[in-house]
Amino acid sequence: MQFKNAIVRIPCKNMVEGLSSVGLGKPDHKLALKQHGNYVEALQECELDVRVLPADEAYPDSVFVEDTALLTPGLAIIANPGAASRQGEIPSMEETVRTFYDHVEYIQAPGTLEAGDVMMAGSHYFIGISERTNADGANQLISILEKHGMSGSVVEISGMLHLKSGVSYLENNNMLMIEPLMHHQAFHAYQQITVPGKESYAANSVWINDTVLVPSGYPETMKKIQDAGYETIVLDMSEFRKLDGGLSCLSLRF
Ligand code: CIR
Repeated sequence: MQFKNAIVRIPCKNMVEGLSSVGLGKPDHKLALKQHGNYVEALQECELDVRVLPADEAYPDSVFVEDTALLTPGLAIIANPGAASRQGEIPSMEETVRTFYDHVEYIQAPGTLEAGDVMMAGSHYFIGISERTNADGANQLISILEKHGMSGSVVEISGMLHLKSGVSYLENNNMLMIEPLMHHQAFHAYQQITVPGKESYAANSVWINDTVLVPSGYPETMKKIQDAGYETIVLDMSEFRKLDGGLSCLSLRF
């Protein structure tokens, strides 16, 4: 498995109006720009060719591009966000995705799906049923994947925004996850690296070509990832965290 490309979008000034459930205050746009710049550099260090899209002031959450599409080898699936304020992010992302992909499929209403709920593990995709992704959207995705020789299965989640807020596949059969997901049937076949409760935000770490991006401030999780044999890059995510955003949310990697 090797990723070659990434798509990101510059945080817009209006990000201060982004959706949030965490009560950590409003993000500082200037600091967010700096953190985003460091994030892009980290992707480049992982040998990705990064397409940087301009800020889009019309959509406060538009920096979180991961939710708008699922990019598999050879097939792109355009999402249909469950958050009404994010649906307008789709047309421009579709246009961008079409510059990379010939085969594009769509999740359609009444199905909803945000790709932060979709975790790739080889050719299998785990799909969280959340407040943003409904069973219809998940079933549409499973049908699309099966039509193209891949597979999907649903995971019921609660207490988190998206599936990948609580679990990240680090390749090599290693799954990083918060303790409440450990006993989930779906993840029994994997070697589990558990994230202590007080560090749950770090469960959203990102494997890219054998390096793992880890948010700063979570030393126990970082040590566990390093002990499992990975190089790590630590990134300050404070301003995106204020909007429930983690490391994976800021890019599409493919
Ligand atoms: C939202 O609530 O939609 C944004 N404020 C955060 C989206 C985070 N995306 C992700 O976890 N993939």
